[in-house]
Amino acid sequence: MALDADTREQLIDTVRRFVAERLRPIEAEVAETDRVPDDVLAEMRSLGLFGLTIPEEYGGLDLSMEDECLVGIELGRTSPAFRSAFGTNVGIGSQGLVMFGTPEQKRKWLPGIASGEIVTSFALTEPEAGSDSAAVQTRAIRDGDAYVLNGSKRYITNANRAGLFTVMARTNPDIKGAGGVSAFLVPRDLPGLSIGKPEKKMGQQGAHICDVIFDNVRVPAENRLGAEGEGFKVAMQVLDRGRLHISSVCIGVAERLIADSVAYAAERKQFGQPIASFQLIQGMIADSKTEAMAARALTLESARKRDAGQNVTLEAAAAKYYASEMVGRVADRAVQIFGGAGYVADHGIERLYRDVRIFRIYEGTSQIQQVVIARETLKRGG
Ligand code: COS
Repeated sequence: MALDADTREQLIDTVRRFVAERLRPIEAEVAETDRVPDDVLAEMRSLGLFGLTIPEEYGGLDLSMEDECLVGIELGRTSPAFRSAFGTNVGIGSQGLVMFGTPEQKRKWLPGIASGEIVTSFALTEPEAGSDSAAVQTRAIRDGDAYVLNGSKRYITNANRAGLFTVMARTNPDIKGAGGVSAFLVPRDLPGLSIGKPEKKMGQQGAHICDVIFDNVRVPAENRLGAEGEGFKVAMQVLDRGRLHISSVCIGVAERLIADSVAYAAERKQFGQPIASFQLIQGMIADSKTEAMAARALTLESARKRDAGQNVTLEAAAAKYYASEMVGRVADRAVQIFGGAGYVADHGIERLYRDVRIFRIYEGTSQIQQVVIARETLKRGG
């Protein structure tokens, strides 16, 4: 649902202040300790951040895609690890249920997801099924009134805190590709489900990814999401939405880095004048600003198309491709403008440089986005 202009302004202002006053001051501490403090998570819950996209009847704010992206841009102005704490509830962990769940499934899970009491995770990737996500090997074999899950998932965001997983598993081993895959809602406490240790990562400390292992996990048949064999399409439609969300976060980080670079360039003096007066520095600022503006326009336009009910597979892939590559370039220029100060930890620039690297990889690599964009363009005839 689209918010009216006043409510939208209020929400964005609240998030902007929360980011500036509460999150930015503890960015370095969270990176150091690899942990978002419990009181901050509690504040996120009370602000409604876990339920941004959950329908109102289940306790969420039911944001439109455009409003979600506007909030995502604000959240991008600090370490992306904070957004990750509730990002799966807003996006890939909940949207399969929102789009394809039965009324009973929604009543059972969505209120807890909206309040943040239940953290959700999206379990698609496997050791042998990354970009080729239709190759999932985790099996879900029907046995009476349940499916028995065996296999393992890899790099699953928030798995260590999750209470509910959306799991893509193969229900028909005779069908090798997408058509043999179904989606399931799998509660964390089912016997046989275990979680690996959080991986050590290049960036985004405070956000965790782990393996999820299924050893004869009996999942009630009523927990299947959508029809048998439709699980891959559930995953792809969830990702169409998720890719726009990630694009918005990339824009927020880029805008933050540009603001930081401009402030530093105005204050830092070399050759007797602020480095902002040098045209080679100005050239970098101009490139970063232009690209961030282009990503903003592309992402918000794509979000509006989705809100109008259009298929945005191409647009979401294009936005994610452009915005994630763009923020990589912007972060690189920010390090360059800060010079030595950008390379040491004090200003947080090198931290954001590392944090943004994953945007070109997760929810589909840049190369997968290119494949999707090209296929859709060929299909549409231009
Ligand atoms: N929405 C709805 N349906 C979709 C879809 C979408 N966005 N994309 C594909 N489908 C459907 C196709 O229409 C096809 O259905 P039919 O068999 O009925 O025609 C089915 O799903 C299989 O699609 P396709 O043939 O395109 O599958 P491929 O195996 O060729 O792979 C890519 C498609 C590569 C695009 C897909 O595997 C992908 O996006 N990979 C990256 C996965 C990813 O983002 N991983 C990150 C993990 S989550 S953090």
